[in-house]
Amino acid sequence: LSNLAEGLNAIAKRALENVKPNFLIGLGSGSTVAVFTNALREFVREKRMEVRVIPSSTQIQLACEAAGLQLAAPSLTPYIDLTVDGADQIDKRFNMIKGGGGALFRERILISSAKKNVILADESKFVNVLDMPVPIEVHPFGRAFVEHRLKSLGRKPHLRLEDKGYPFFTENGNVIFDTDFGLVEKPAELRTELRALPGVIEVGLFDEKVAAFYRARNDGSVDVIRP
Ligand code: A5P
Repeated sequence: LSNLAEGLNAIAKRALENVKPNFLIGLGSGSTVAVFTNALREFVREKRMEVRVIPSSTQIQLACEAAGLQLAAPSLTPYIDLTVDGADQIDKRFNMIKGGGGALFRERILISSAKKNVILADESKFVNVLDMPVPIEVHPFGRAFVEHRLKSLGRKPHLRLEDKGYPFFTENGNVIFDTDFGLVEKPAELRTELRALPGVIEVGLFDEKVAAFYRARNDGSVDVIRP
């Protein structure tokens, strides 16, 4: 195992300290949450614990099915006890960029619903100021409008494509513009501004309350940051 894989396994195991019997758990998406899903399976088997999960994507739903975890319906989202998610970037004030995998819309609902959120990420994702392109999910009918509007604001929206050049569609049937805003000093304001554009479904800037960030260090060690 590489140091990174070891580190991700270690934070996944550590984050299990948040899981209690009969919990309804929201699961984000991405490779880190996939590692957590496997750790959760081992944990509930060992402890003979009942939990139910609501995945944010088919990627994680498949992992849950393979793990034999009990799936709960999306109608139960208001009752989520704990959401476990990953992130693409995390700044000093614990704002995040998410949506690298395109699951931002459902992740937002799971994070907004949960009584408690925890985020798992490796060291490389922690930065002073957010600076990677921000994923903006847009309804296909608003694609040209939003693109035009972002360009007239001096931005360079980049329509997310699959490897062979086909447009990427989210599980909600929408497209994504990965858009560079340079250093994002005021993520909440930027999100509000972008959300106001007709056609914009969700923006990958997150500032919800997070109880703990489980950070995998490059040397394989783990630390927990409680904001
Ligand atoms: C999914 O759309 C994202 O919000 C993920 O949380 C993010 O991309 C992290 O993915 P990895 O764990 O694969 O880095």
